[in-house]
Amino acid sequence: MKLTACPLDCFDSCVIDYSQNSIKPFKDDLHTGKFLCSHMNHFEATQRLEKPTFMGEEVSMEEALNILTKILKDSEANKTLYFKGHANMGEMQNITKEFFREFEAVNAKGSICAGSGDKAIELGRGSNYTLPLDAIKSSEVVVLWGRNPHDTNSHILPLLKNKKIIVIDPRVTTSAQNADLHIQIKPLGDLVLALLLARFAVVYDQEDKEFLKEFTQDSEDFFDLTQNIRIKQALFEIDATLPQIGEFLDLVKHKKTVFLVGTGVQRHIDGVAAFRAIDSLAATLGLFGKDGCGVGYLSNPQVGIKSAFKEFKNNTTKANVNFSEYETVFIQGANPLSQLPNSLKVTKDIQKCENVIYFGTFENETSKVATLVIPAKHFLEKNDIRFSYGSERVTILNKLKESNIGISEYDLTLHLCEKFDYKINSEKYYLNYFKEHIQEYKRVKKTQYTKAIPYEDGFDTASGKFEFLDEIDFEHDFSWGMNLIYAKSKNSLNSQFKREQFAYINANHGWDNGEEVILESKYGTLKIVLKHDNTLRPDTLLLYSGTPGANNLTNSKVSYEANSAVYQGIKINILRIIND
Ligand SMILES: Nc1nc2c(c(=O)[nH]1)N[C@H]1C(S)=C(S)[C@@H](COP(=O)(O)OP(=O)(O)OC[C@H]3O[C@@H](n4cnc5c(=O)[nH]c(N)nc54)[C@H](O)[C@@H]3O)O[C@H]1N2
Ligand SMILES: Nc1nc2c(c(=O)[nH]1)N[C@H]1C(S)=C(S)[C@@H](COP(=O)(O)OP(=O)(O)OC[C@H]3O[C@@H](n4cnc5c(=O)[nH]c(N)nc54)[C@H](O)[C@@H]3O)O[C@H]1N2
Ligand code: SF4
Ligand SMILES: [Mo]
Repeated sequence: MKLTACPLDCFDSCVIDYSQNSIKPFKDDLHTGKFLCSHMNHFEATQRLEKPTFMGEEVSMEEALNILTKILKDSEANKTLYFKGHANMGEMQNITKEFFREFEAVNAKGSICAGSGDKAIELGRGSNYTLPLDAIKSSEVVVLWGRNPHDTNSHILPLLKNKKIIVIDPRVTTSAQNADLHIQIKPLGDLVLALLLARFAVVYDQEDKEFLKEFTQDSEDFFDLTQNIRIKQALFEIDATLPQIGEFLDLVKHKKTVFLVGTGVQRHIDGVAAFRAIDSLAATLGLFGKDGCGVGYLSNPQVGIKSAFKEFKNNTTKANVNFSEYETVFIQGANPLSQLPNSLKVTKDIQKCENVIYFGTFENETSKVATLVIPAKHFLEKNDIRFSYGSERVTILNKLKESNIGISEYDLTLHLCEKFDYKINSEKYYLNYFKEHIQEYKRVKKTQYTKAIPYEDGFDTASGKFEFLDEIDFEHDFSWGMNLIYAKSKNSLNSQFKREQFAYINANHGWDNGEEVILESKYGTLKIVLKHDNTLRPDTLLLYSGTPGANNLTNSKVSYEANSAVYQGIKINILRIIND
């Protein structure tokens, strides 16, 4: 049997059967066996980068590697930037770090994705353990908080059947349509909502006193914080109601409850505090360390495993990296010209770099401005191992196909290390390094550090206790105006595959469906066609991640405490285009 797994940036990490030389779901896989998604079903038919190019002219791979070597030999280390994305989640993607760290390049470090939530978890719980799929399965209530599994994580949907569902999302998502409770919250309202829910949990005597005493510290400070909120005004600002608060608490009362939290709640400057408030609510209700309970997010699947790759000495923040400070930029598995915030500035800055090297599988905004483009082999053509951020599963990616196109990350690194006389281990060494931490349990591979019930024995913070949010410095603008929100599209994976082309708005506003307009924020403009979508709040404008120009409207601010990218908390004007 020819088996491998999907490497794409997605919660599910589906197992793939390639026995008939075409991509099919591996039917025996208990979690993902029934189906794959549209990206994977059309993966091999998707036009890929085939030929290396230098200054727009086709070159052979050998020539491309020689040019790359020469560029790097002529580049100063502190003027060379290494920028790696996570489009392929395989561990072997990190092998290029072995060369660039030795070269002493500057590493673009940090998150443009889930970093604020991750930091919040680290502060409160110490480590970001995976919520096991079995915990979701045995729960009675599931709270989808800024998370949209129908589009981003469809393989967990069967686990949500026959449960009470609560959705907290500014959109009427598919899950919200059939939910037992939907709080169609105003964007950025999550922090305040979580504090209000915690306050009323205490009023209704729903706090888990035993858990709070044994496993947490400073809960009193958190409850004091919840007291500072002026209830009526807060509910008005976030557009929630007291009956909704009551219903939420009734639904979760004495029930095994999991919160599945997504990136939607933390994509703003106070993302860390918002996530900590949600985690602190979960702790108030005693949802950690018990079967069928917990808070799931994009987890760190490698808790307990030391990376095979050493840390860079020189780092800069990825989310607001200034490309113009570098002579040479090496970009791998990412499309920063579309996906980094403030893309108008990013596009201008990168023009000042002498050498932009793009190493990827698809053509995109970044490959188009690159001086040297090197096609990468895709997952069917290389060996790898993948840890999932959405479940405890580890999948092995086997090389199943030869191809004349592209070069693997390992082979590119090997070439550079040989030219620079740097030491590098064999590909097998690195793969085995990770495989040594894997155990198979009931046909599922997991790391030996996976916990069936995370935080059962306490937390990994310095105190060993859950540490509550105890301070906020929150000044959000809940004033009138059109709030920009983002979501992931079913059709694309960020800027890969079928990218969305439109901006979405509630029909109430009177704009024509199909009307071309200019969207304007403080940071830039975007000419785009509007489409009606009445699942949106009237005060929100939605762009899907990967829509060309989507980041023209965002800024280079980074979140407090996490330095993670900020995409929301921005007001939009819609300008009519007047044709003479
Ligand atoms: N098909 C598909 N799947 C994907 C991806 C993709 O591009 N396409 N991307 C992958 C990646 S990189 C990631 S990080 C994950 C993300 O996975 P999710 O977090 O599930 O995805 P999003 O659509 O970004 O956000 C989820 C929801 O947050 C809501 N939201 C927006 N603002 C707010 C807010 O202020 N408060 C609340 N409560 N909700 C808000 C949005 O309406 C949306 O429904 O998905 C992965 N899976
Ligand atoms: N406005 C706005 N911006 C966002 C978001 C949002 O919701 N709104 N979401 C953010 C999030 S959560 C994320 S994760 C980022 C995603 O941002 P990126 O990861 O930068 O974007 P992708 O569109 O996934 O592009 C990745 C590129 O990697 C390349 N690639 C794929 N597989 C391989 C491989 O095996 N090897 C190599 N060498 N290259 C490969 C392909 O050429 C592909 O075009 O975007 C962020 N940006
Ligand atoms: S993108 Fe996600 S759902 Fe699609 S095949 Fe890959 S892991 Fe599965
Ligand atoms: Mo992401």
